[in-house]
Amino acid sequence: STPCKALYVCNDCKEPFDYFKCLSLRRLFFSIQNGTGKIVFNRPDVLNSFNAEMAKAFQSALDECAANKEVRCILITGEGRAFSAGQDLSATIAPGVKIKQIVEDQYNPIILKLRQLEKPVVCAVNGVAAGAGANVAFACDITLAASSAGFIQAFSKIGLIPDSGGTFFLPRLIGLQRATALTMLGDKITAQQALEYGLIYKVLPDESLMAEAEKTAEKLASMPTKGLGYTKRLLNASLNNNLSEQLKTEGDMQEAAGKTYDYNEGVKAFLEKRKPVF
Ligand code: T3D
Repeated sequence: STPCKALYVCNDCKEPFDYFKCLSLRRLFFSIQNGTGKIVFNRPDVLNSFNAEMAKAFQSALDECAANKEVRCILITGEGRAFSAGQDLSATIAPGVKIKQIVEDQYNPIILKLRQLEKPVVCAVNGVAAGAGANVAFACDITLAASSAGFIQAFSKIGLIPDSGGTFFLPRLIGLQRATALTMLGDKITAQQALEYGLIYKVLPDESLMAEAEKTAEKLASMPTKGLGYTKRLLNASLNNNLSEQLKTEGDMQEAAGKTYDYNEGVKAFLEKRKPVF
């Protein structure tokens, strides 16, 4: 395992990709252990709401996870009692702040990186997830939530529209009716309701969320990483493809999967009646 690193964008030294300077300004924790790149939002006093520094640090951590071969799965969670309350609203109404710029600089790259990262991303929603915080959780591959967690499309309450992929993922995950009701009414739903709607994969008791999430991430990290990456690429493509296009893409990706070390090892292990080592 690699020692824990802190990733941040420092207001003082303006060096966004330096992991080790100015540790007192940490916005986000990043560590790699047992094949899992763990990202923890760390602004608990403001419910891990995103300011520019935390958003940039999150982007840097996702880039590191994509590039680093040691990372075979990503786990995202929040420090303290919340997952994330979305945009830090104290940073947005100052004169001269351009909301479009915030969306384009902070959230659009985060959502694209989460979807384009060809490794599984597990999200452990440890508490409330609001606004962009909720939509980050829904853009992850396997989202687990503590039973006390809740989800709010908080945008309508302050006159905004759902960003961070909300208008893309919500109708696809839960249908137009529920997506419309949740985004317009801004009702808070429980983790159990989110599970019943199909927004998340599992609800876990608060005290076992992190252990289960880490176990799930470690299991994924020991599986055929290339094949899981191709699976994610196919699932992404299915959001826009028609059936013939999708079948064609499945053929192409199966050919690529069939050429991997993992496929060779998986079949050999099956025939030799032993556990494969991927
Ligand atoms: O630039 C743009 O605006 C475009 C981008 C938009 C993306 C978005 O995400 S827009 C949506 C922004 N988020 C929200 O509107 C949610 C705001 N927060 C809440 O509604 C509530 O805090 C929660 C429902 C999430 C939790 O409620 P509760 O009662 O458990 O906690 P609280 O007391 O409201 O919050 C605790 C502290 O966190 C409090 O600070 P204090 O009083 O202890 O000093 C509160 O002000 C702070 N906090 C919570 N959310 C935010 C926040 N501070 C800044 N920004 C926040 N989003």
